[in-house]
Amino acid sequence: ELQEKTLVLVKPDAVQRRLVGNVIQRFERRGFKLVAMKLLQADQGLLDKHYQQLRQKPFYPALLAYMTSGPLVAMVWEGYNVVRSTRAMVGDTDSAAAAAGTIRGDFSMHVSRNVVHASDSVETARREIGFWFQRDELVAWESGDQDYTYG
Ligand code: YYY
Ligand code: MG
Repeated sequence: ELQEKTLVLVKPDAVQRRLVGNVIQRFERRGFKLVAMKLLQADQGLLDKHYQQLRQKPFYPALLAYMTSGPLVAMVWEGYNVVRSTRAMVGDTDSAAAAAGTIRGDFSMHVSRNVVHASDSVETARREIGFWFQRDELVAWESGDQDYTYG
């Protein structure tokens, strides 16, 4: 599916640490297509939806405080197997287990400040994109390098 999409959040720690450009560059250079992007301050209502599976976890209050502590960058990336590839590029949730060369393996020391979010399945991505973006904020465009990136 060439039009598979995933949600990536560049979290508030990454914005503060000026890592936004580096994160974007990795997905761009891989060949994925950026189809939506915005900087915003998330509120609790949005995060309660985004992290609905985690709301009962003991760490959830701290996660909420962190994710609302400053602006974050929300993006939608598109491409063949983008969900699986993006998760591989982000690395393990546990920063100490994240491989060198992954975003977390390169920039994060602790699970509570792990720089990025990426959707964990195509179905999760579809729901998450709906929480963060209006339908008309996604831009469909033809990439000129498709024959060179997909063969
Ligand atoms: O998808 P991913 O971000 O890798 O991990 P999840 O298990 O979905 O958890 C979401 C988010 O919650 C994680 O990125 C950091 C935070 N978190 C935490 O602060 N402490 C934990 N023990 C587990 C997760
Ligand atoms: Mg997750």
